[in-house]
Amino acid sequence: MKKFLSVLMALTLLLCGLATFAVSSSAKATELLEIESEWEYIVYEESADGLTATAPDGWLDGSDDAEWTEGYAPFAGQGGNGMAVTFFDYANFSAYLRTTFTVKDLDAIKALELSVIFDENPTIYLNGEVIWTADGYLDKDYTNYDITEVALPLLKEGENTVCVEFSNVYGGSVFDAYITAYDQVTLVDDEGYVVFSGATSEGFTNFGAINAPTNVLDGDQSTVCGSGWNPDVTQAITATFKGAVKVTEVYVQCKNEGTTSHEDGMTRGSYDIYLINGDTETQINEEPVPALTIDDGGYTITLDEATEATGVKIVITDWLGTNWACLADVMVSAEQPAEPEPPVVDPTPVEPSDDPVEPSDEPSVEPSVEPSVEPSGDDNSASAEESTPAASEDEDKTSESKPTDGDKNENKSGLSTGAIIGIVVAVIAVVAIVVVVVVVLKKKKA
Ligand SMILES: [Ca+2]
Ligand SMILES: [Ca+2]
Repeated sequence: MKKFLSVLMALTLLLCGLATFAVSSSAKATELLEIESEWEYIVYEESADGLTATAPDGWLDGSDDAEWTEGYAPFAGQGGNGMAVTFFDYANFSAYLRTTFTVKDLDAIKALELSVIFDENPTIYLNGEVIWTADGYLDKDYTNYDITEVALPLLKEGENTVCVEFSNVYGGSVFDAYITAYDQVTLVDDEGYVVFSGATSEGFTNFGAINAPTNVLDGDQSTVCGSGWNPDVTQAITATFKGAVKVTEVYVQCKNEGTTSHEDGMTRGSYDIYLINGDTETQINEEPVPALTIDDGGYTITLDEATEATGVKIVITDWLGTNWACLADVMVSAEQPAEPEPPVVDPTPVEPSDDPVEPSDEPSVEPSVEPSVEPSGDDNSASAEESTPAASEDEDKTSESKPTDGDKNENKSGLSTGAIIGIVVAVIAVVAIVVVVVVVLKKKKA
């Protein structure tokens, strides 16, 4: 009997554990297009004077008659990036890549993230439409961009085609990309940092690709956004969150590349910091925030109470001299969004309707998916502005499981399957405990 009881207890504990596990929800990540995938490619030699090649007609939908070669990413030209697996025959080139991936359950995908390493000027197409493009290069590591808004409406159940064009005129070259699907939208990561959807700058004169505004979101102090200090205009960088969150802290970092005498731990200038909530901007610093140039140096503003915001704006208010002025990185901490309330069940029984439902003669029609992006023209810079690259932090390991409710709008339909299983298992566990207690009491009486 004792043995039976202990087995029952163990089973009960196991069931309780399973119930706890099943009730907690977490964002599930699926790599749709895998890192270092096999692609087919066409490459044309170019000169350092500029690009002349054009893509073969029909390359986006596979109706071309060009000869393609197969190879694994990352790709690079001669003298290109050392991480490349496939090297083209030329240093200066225009390259066209194409591959496919399969989507099994389109309805389960709520967010899409592009991770890309590039040099130079890539444009990425999904099922024939531009989903992302960038000028210049970011060749140190993969950078993440939220492409949900543009790419999710283009995604199809079954086979999807990704095409890429990129080129190289200056120095090294590299390209690889992968696409991750999430079953929830994550607003605050498991370390408590806000997930950004993008960043823009104003008032700066761009001095190279490294000054893409999204560099303030990459978690790397050695990349910066900015240029010469100009007190006559507003020089600001605005980072946008994936959704409204309750901000607790804002951390800003100034440049430290170890390449100039400016990295001396001194304050080179100052910032004002504003929280954005819709159309409202609220300054959160009382004193000027110092732009510190020291390794890992940064400045944190802790708010008296958590404040709802959809973005953060950093304005450069002062700088020592006009040679440069910059922001290296922004990190925002926020409260984890609350778990969504379970739906309120109306106890009033629904009156059965006497009217029989008329069967419809209309055939059911599949909703058509309107592509939301115009195909890009020849004007690279214009299309770059249309599709503002959106980045999230390097440290933002959104692929890691973590308890989060994600976007509340995605959860309005009620309890998830996991939660229902959890409740059922919990009920079984409680019943098992009751059985144990009854058995023990009966044994004692006996
Ligand atoms: Ca290059
Ligand atoms: Ca940075």
